[in-house]
Amino acid sequence: MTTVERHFLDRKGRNPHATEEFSWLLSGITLATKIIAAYVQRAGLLEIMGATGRINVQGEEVQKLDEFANQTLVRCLGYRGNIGILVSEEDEEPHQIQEAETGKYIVLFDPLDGSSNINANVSIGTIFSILQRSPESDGRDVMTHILQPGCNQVAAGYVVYGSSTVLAYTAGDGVHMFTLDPSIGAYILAQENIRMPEQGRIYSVNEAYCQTFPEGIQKYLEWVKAQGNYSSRYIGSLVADFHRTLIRGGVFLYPGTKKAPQGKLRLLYEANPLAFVAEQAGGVATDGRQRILDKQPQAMHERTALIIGSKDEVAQLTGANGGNREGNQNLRSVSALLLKSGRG
Ligand code: AFP
Repeated sequence: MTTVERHFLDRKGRNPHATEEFSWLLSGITLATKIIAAYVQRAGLLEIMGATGRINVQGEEVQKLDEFANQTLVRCLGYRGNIGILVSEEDEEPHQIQEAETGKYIVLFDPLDGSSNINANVSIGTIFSILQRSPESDGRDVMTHILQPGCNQVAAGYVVYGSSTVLAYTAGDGVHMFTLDPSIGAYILAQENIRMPEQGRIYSVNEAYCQTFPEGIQKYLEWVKAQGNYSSRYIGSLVADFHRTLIRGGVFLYPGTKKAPQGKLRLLYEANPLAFVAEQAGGVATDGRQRILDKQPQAMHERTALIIGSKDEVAQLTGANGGNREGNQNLRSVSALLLKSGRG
């Protein structure tokens, strides 16, 4: 049986971050997510369903489980000696844990993605991203450490609390997946070096907003339906929609809308970590104009448009290959249209 930490340490020599120190950090994430998984499973019994009545920094209603998941991650990671800064989607300000000399890692997370689905027993998850303090910074301005492009991530991953609890992570050398065995309380290796299928006839989008999507996206959605061989799947929990896309292929998109012109999803806690996982599995992630991992964040809670998934499907949508497949002759590049409309 190979646990996450053991699997990671086995990569010593192949991955410069595969150290005991980093494995200790990872074990903080596995511990926290095991606690969260146990609570999610018993949410109905523990009377921790429902809203707290509080609105978070994102302007969204905070669920009791959101708060619990956030506190659990902060507590479990706060004691890991090598973490300097914790950044949560739920909190307005970063948690500064330690000075630069010791706390060289920064962990950013969405503690409970898809939490508005909790009461309906739909899969939800935790997403995490790990950075190192920026070497260019003088160490005083915390934001220069946090606002790094996604290509600087040391590791990233997510946990899906679904029919089973699954953890997928990358540290820059492939994507590896583990299943939580509740009888022994450990994540056990299920699959190494996962590859996302290059094609997958599944598109995943909240089509209710279609009228307010950029023109290129609307045309793609018309095109995809005209093909007759695509299916539509949308859970409304990014982490679960992404996990399906990783395993089965296809494309997930959340473009800018009238309500959220920059997109709804958060660059640092959602788009960056999933883009890192997608690329490491052979997939692609873009905002319609540029690669997600190249985006220079301007603010901690910045939002972005996101198009993520199988190489061929994303190329089909963005026109990256000149939209050269049959039936797509009229689909102009989404990027050109986004630029024209000033969205994205
Ligand atoms: P919640 O955590 O508030 O449920 O939001 C989830 C989410 O950020 C992401 O997981 C989904 O993909 C997306 O929102 C769904 O948004 P729509 O309800 O607008 O489709």
